[in-house]
Amino acid sequence: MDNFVNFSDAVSASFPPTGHVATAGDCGWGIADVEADGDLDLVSADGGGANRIWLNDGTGQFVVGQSLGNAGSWTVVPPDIDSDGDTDLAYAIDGGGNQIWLNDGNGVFTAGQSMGNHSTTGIDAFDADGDGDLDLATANYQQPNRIWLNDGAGTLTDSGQSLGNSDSWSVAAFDVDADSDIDLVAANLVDSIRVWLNG
Ligand SMILES: [Ca+2]
Ligand SMILES: [Ca+2]
Ligand SMILES: [Ca+2]
Ligand SMILES: [Ca+2]
Repeated sequence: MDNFVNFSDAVSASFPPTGHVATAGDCGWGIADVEADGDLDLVSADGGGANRIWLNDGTGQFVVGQSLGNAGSWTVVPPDIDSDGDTDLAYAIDGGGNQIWLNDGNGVFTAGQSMGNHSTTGIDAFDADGDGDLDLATANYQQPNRIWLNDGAGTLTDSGQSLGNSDSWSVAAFDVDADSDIDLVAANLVDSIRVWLNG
């Protein structure tokens, strides 16, 4: 059992309430320093309304910021899609194209590419092809999961590869087999969790 790390609740940690952020309908959250001021901000993925940016004042208090898009978002990840050094956003959207939002460097986002037209509930960013830019994997419901390859400037192209068709709900990218490339794990509604090794 050398490979297991045990988590314990014996360590006392207290998190006093500091107020609410967002409203009902949020399905997922991203964490990133969107305006590069040194503190971590929050980005919501909202199933029932517009996604929102919540800016940290540096003390853990959040002020609502920009509104991004419409309802139907399930998950958001904050990769630097256009490789310009700031944090962009990639949304998994059910029933429409997955949406990129590009950061101007000050935390103001502009709608970028809309990718595909799948029932996507999960998304993760990773360098699938090892060329130094961040690509995307999407977990799709009732459709195969997909890989979207980045040209380095933030334009993504469907790789054409289909990864299973097991009603996936989420996907996580990491080096499963420790061979230095990034693999995928998909959580599936009607099948076992599936590992996809990068070949
Ligand atoms: Ca910040
Ligand atoms: Ca960027
Ligand atoms: Ca890449
Ligand atoms: Ca690997």
